[in-house]
Amino acid sequence: MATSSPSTSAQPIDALIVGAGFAGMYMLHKLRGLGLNAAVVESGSGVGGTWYWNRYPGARVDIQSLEYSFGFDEELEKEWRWSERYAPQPELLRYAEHVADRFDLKRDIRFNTRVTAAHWDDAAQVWTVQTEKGPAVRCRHLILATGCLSIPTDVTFPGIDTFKGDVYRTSRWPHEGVDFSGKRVGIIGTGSSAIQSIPIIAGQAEHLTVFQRTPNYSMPAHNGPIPDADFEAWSKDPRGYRAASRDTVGGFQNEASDAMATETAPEEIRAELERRWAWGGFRILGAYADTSIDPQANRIIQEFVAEKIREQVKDPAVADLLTPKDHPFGTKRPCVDTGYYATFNRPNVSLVDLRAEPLAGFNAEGIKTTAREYAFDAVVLATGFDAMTGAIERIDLRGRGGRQIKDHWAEGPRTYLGLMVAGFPNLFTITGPGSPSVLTNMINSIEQHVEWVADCLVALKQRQQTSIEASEEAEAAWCRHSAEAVTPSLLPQANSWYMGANVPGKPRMFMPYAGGLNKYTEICRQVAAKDYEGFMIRQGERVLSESRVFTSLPEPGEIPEKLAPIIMERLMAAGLLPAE
Ligand code: NA7
Repeated sequence: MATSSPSTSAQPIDALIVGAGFAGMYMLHKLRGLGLNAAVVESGSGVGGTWYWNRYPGARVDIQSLEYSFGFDEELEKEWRWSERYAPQPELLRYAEHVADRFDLKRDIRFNTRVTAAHWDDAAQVWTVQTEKGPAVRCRHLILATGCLSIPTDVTFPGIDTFKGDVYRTSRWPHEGVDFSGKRVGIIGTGSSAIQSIPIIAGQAEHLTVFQRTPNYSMPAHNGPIPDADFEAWSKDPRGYRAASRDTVGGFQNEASDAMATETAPEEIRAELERRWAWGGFRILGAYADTSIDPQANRIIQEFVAEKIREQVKDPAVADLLTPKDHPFGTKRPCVDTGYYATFNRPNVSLVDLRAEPLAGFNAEGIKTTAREYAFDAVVLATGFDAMTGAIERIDLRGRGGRQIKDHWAEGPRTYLGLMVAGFPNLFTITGPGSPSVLTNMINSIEQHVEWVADCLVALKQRQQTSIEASEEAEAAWCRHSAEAVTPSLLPQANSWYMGANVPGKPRMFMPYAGGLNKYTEICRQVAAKDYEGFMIRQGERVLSESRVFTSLPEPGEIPEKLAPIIMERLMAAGLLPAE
């Protein structure tokens, strides 16, 4: 890359971006277009982020491709046509490559380079960034586009090194692919990665054994080519379509309804849920407004999905094992599948319930549970990610006064707007914890963040300001507002990766912002319009403007009368409302 060899003594570049996924690529393109000197470092050998790493069979996006693609460039939008409603990983990677080539991005990306440390130099007002190889890079702004699901959990199983067969991890899949024909295969995990890959692996393997600890809810994708009518409707007004997507809670169009399940006649509910199930994907999530808050309403959907599982799985005992019972519907990220449940009707597929026979470890032949041993030629680990904070905390990141991000986040990630961290000047996170990120269509969230950060850097540069930093007060106010946004819902009740519950020892805290992308975008806009409310801006030693408050809270929406008592009770229990 043009800026690949600055030594620590060289002039700092305007911005160093970590990660060449969709976020890092757009950030680079955007900053370049604004005349800033920016570069990217990326640990992989190519662009694409999630779609570079997650090459497991069956990997595909769970938001419709017409919405899960960049909207920042009309020409790009016109020249790319997705082949399926939910594009498969190889096509998403081709898209990422296409974007990189089209905007000539690779010349400023240093591949095969992992960032190990980044230290803020308060006197010089720059970051010094160390990588595994090559000289350190000095930059005014450090932008972490490191992804929310990029670091696998470091789950290890006793004896795994003694296993004679092959071990694969879904999130680190070999680039040349794997042929399981004639093999006895085991897979650990039943999250989204497993649910997508199990039907494909089952189609190849002599036998597939699925080790399940916790079942998940999954809805059919009903994938296939994008119907011509849908494509034509979209291409008539892609701008309007995208604007409508962004103006939603989840950043995608999902026919969100205001109706209450508990106030709707059962036959009407059934018809509506059937219609949404037949449409596929996440559509069922938007059916009723009370299912995310009221346990009684949520149970209606739970029972509907349980019935759908029973319809698809012939053996009632297997269907029962595959039915979630420990968390309300939608409180873990629901999965979108192609033939997942029906795969358990195949004679070459078996399900092991790790609650009944816990996993004890591996031996040379395969996997041992407390009940028996299973022999395999290959085992797939689909065991998930150290989500949202994993990639950030793995960097030795030190802000003002040498404060480490790990210490700042010892009780869970604290940010202002999910964009900046108090005590870490000029450090931005794209779709970081505290922003809507994984609760939304990531591409829309990425575009919103990249554009906000770019506007901010331009504003600073124009005024020759050297640093921007979130105030502790604004950060605390944002954390409180984030807690108020999620507490009324059922979301904190699940042991989800949203809560950090899948990583032993990780603080339990709901990490993404649950107030909705539409509201969040407006908050960010207001913060910038109020001359970066909640931020301290400096020029060298001089503090130019100092705002310690965050006042840009969204207007409280009207709470349906029926849900008010539940919401009040939860807020009070969490100490977010004074008890009466
Ligand atoms: P997930 O959704 O975190 O799933 C990981 C799975 O692995 C889940 O079923 C876990 O069971 C299981 N797991 C993890 N550790 C173990 C051990 N030690 N023993 C047995 N089973 C284990 O990750 P995915 O990659 O599938 O999906 C992540 C996101 O990517 C997804 O939500 C989409 O947004 C895209 P558990 O539930 O912990 O009992």
